[in-house]
Amino acid sequence: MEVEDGRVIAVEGDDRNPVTANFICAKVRGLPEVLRGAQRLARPLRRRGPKGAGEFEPISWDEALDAIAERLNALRRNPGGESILPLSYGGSNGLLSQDTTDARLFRRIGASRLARTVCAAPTGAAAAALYGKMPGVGYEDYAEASLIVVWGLNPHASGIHILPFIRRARRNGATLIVVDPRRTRLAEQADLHLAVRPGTDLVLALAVIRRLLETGGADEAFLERHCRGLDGLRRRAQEWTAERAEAVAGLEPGSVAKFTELYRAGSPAVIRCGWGLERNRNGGAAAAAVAALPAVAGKFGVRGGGVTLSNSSVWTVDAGAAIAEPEPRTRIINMNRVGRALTELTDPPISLLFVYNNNPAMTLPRQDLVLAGLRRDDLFTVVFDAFLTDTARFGDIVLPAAMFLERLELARGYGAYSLQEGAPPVVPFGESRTNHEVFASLCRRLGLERPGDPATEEEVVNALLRERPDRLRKLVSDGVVLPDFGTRPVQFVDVFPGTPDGRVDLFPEVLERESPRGLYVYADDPATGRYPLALISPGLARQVSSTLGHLHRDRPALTMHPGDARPRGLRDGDRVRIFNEQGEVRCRLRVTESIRPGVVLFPKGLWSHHTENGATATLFAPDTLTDLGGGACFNDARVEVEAIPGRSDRSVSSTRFES
Ligand SMILES: Nc1nc2c(c(=O)[nH]1)N[C@H]1C(S)=C(S)[C@@H](COP(=O)(O)OP(=O)(O)OC[C@H]3O[C@@H](n4cnc5c(=O)[nH]c(N)nc54)[C@H](O)[C@@H]3O)O[C@H]1N2
Ligand SMILES: Nc1nc2c(c(=O)[nH]1)N[C@H]1C(S)=C(S)[C@@H](COP(=O)(O)OP(=O)(O)OC[C@H]3O[C@@H](n4cnc5c(=O)[nH]c(N)nc54)[C@H](O)[C@@H]3O)O[C@H]1N2
Ligand SMILES: [Mo]
Repeated sequence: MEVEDGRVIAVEGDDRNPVTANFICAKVRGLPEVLRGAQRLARPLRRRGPKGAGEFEPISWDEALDAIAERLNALRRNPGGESILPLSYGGSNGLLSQDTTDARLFRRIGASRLARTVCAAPTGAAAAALYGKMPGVGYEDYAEASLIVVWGLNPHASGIHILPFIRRARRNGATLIVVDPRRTRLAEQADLHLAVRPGTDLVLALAVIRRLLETGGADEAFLERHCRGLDGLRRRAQEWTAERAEAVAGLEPGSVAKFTELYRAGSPAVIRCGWGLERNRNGGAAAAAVAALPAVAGKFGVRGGGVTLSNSSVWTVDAGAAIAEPEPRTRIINMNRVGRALTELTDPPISLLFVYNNNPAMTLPRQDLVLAGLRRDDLFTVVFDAFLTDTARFGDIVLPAAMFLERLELARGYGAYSLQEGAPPVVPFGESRTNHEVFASLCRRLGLERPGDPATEEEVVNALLRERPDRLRKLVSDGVVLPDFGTRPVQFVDVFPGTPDGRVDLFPEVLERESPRGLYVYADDPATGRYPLALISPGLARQVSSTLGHLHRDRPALTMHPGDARPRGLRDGDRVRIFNEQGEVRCRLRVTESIRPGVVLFPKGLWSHHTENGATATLFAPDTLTDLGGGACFNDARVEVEAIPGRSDRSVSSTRFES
């Protein structure tokens, strides 16, 4: 990173980290521009117009914090802390900017607790139960694989740093399988692309497991020595003949056999399990069944073999000392049902919503209910963000946030095995303040500060790393630390399951109990005659969820297969309305064979200015929960699409938004 006069002028990849060495994606290269861009929030604001209108007047920090503290105090006394809901997710995903000083404040207030489930909750539940969060195959080792399965992941948009290693493996002759309802850029290059209907990965994985078990493709010795629960898994897999699975998943006859034979023959064989398969009613079981494959087929124990789920668990940092307050037993609100919580909860109703690191108006299920909640006149909403997001427009008070290059930060690799410190911070934009500063000053105003609380960001860092002082020193001297096994653990050689008995649990009792129908039991497609199309909403290359969306004014199109467009009389470039019971989105249509029939795609993370009528894909997402982990079912959205009379615009087909 280059800095001049306290401003960032260029951002580049860091060669201290072996995975991101010297290259970064285009959207991050644009950061200097973003940091000082015209649309950064510079001062605290107070609402003047109606909620959502975005009419504000600037006020001082003291006025803003006093107003918030006064409300918090009053509500704490009557009707009680549970009427307050902090709403946050990853923000820029640093360890310092959430679950530290913010948690201290809200715990001491006795606020309602939030289940942070919008992403990775089902996969996380599966990974924890089967493998006890065993570290996954590092990206560098993909180069060593002779078979790579990319399952429900679109790395060209969501994480480019795995691609050079896949490319290297391909040059050495590795086979590539992609499982994805659409033909992603990676799927175009694959030897086998299985375009499953969304939500059916579970049955595909079970049919493969059944076939492996029946045709001598299972590694009996490995199963005996390192696994438990095979009988339970076998029983559920038994239900899925190849024919039945292919019919349900919408695959050609022979697909299961092809996958199984390639997977069985390939060694080292690695599976990269993404997040596309978890965002539906079967998501947790799907992730579990996919993660079980290498155990059944005996693909561990060699470099380049195994499975990668999320690697962030390698650095489980105990935040207890940084928070300095035990967790109260107040009610828990699942963030995937915040719309319902804001509009339906009583006893007490939510009267104060404090949003930070999150843009709920655009990113949470049931946008209709979320917006209805944000419109409530009796709800006091604080939005703490670096930009005037669609959510911030509903704020009674809006606070300007310092972004991650403007404050201390500790970040875990996203796929890479590293924990690193942000570069020395530059001067924050305008009057913006860090999360720590804001929550610490609210603690002070409410009289909730205690001696010994970590007072500065440095003290928060020290508290976070208290358990490992050696690491702390290394982090301070090198800026990056790697785990004890380095960056390239071989599963079942260097790292083992963290389950109680050190074995892979193929049929965890906890998951069986939690699953509404029992573990690995498939739930049918929610499509109806009226709403037959499955709407998926993966991420855009140009943004991270909704972050950076303010930089783009153009309006993405809905992607649809010609086989679905024809019977509806729709043509490329038409204006259409996507609709279901929750409402409609108006946009252009792009007709392409890159998506499978029966499925349409409209990306996640859009802002209201990205569609004709301001609504986005989350409008159609139900607020039902995944089978495990209470996750979001974004890809269970079912819709219909029809033309809006008027002139069509054939130019949309030339734009490739998705990668
Ligand atoms: N540029 C960019 N990068 C990002 C993000 C971003 O928005 N933009 N978001 C970040 C975040 S928060 C996350 S969680 C990750 C997510 O990154 P990914 O794991 O790549 O997840 P998605 O983008 O949701 O979808 C990945 C693929 O899953 C497919 N898919 C959808 N439904 C199904 C299904 O039922 N089964 C299968 N097999 N595939 C399905 C989609 O077509 C898509 O190609 O990316 C992170 N990185
Ligand atoms: N339709 C549909 N919607 C989806 C998904 C989907 O598949 N389909 N996937 C979802 C997924 S994977 C995820 S992870 C969620 C993400 O949804 P969100 O958690 O809402 O993530 P972002 O849209 O990135 O918004 C994060 C906000 O935090 C702000 N921020 C960043 N750093 C800081 C900071 O240091 N301090 C403060 N106070 N604010 C900060 C950013 O400016 C931004 O406005 O969206 C989900 N939404
Ligand atoms: Mo996510």
